[in-house]
Amino acid sequence: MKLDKNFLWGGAVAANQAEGAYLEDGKGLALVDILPSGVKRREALLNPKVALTTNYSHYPSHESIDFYHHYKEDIKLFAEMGFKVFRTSISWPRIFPNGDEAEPNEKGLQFYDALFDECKKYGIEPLVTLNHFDTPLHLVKEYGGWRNRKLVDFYTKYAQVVFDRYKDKVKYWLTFNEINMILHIPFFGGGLLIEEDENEEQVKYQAAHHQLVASSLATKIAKETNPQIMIGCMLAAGEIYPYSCHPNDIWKSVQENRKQYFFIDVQARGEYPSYTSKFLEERNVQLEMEQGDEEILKQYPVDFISFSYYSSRLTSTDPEINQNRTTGNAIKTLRNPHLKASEWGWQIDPLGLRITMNQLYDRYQKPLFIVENGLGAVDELTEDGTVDDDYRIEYMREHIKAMIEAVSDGVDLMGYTSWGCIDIVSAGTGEMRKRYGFIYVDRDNEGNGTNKRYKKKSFYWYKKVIETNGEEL
Ligand code: P53
Repeated sequence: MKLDKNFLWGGAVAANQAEGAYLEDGKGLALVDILPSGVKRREALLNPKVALTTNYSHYPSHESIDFYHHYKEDIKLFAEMGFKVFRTSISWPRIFPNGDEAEPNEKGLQFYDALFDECKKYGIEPLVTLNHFDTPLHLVKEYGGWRNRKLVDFYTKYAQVVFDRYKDKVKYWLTFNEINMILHIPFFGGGLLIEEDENEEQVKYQAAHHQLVASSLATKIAKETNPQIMIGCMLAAGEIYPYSCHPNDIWKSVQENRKQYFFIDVQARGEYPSYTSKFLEERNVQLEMEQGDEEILKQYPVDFISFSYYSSRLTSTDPEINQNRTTGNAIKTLRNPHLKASEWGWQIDPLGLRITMNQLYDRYQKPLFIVENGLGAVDELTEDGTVDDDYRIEYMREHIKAMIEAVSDGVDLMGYTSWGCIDIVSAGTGEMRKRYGFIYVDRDNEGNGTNKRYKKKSFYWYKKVIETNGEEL
């Protein structure tokens, strides 16, 4: 099986996990800028009100790996590996520091001009996420985040500005990173602070509706700005298996899978799926829609389906089995006795990628794009300045094999960008020591280090993979 010669190989990062320079050139605070690292981060994500009132000793997003000042050097390294595509995000509060200004911040726009030009210099196509866990903090504090319909206007204004500015530089865009994350970490995904006496599901699904409408409106603006632009949705994917062949388990897995596909059903097909009214009723949710919402959703579905894949998931109706839950991932699941796990407890399942791809393609019949996949691990810099990361090569080799199998099954796949192609701050834990990169960055959990970059063994391996279009793994 051969991949298409235009297959988009590359890597991915997000602004808040890479750039640093958190107040430079007029940038405002993003919600992620008030989050600490380690155990405290988990607490803060679960109870964001604590984060709003606590002074932590270290905020990893403030400096990250200082990509803001190292992007030239880093993109050069990506080019050396042969990247055809580089996924990053635009930091919304670099463009609108508070989110509700009348005019954008020119300095912020200039940074991305320079960044995209640098990519073009090497023939690397940028793939850009509009909102990756970094809604402006001001919009959270003053408006309540995405629960407020006004966010749709602020977001579409931001989208209009960046589409106008980069319409000839960026062809591929994603509207929201992991749109289903709003169910699991509502603060991260939607800037939501949920009161104890509120129906949490009501707040989350109403906010999700606002994002779905905003996503379609952004698609409309993009198409009107430049019809060549291609818009994708983005799902934190991973098929949810039934634990046993008991029909109760199978039915539960159908229902659990619907929780993730719900978002993509709307974005890919342009309407709420047929199970919606029952689904929302069971959660006691009443969606407030405005006139015209349904038309917008219908008229502007996405062009392609992008997703992250780290692991499959598992569900059971058996109370005893349900006690055996994994830790370490925002999306909690059960221990699968057939799978090994990473040092952070993420279960490793390459065949799960093939299964997930087939399910997504069967369901939507639109091109897929794997925009995140990889292994977060502890790396040791050797004396001669490299990392022997055979474990990472092994993980990626098996996943790329599974991906190619899925293509041979008939799945239409546009590309593959591995997550954290250069070491960056972890989203879930804020740690630096959870590394994904082909490039090691000398920086630790407390923010100490030279920020110097080193090529790992996987750097040369991935270069070869791209060179041979996936034939030599
Ligand atoms: P980290 C949880 C479960 C699945 C995907 O995650 C997730 C998360 C959040 O932790 O997020 C995506 O850095 C996300 C990236 C993130 C990456 O997975 O916690 O889009 O921002 O870095 C890996 O190991």
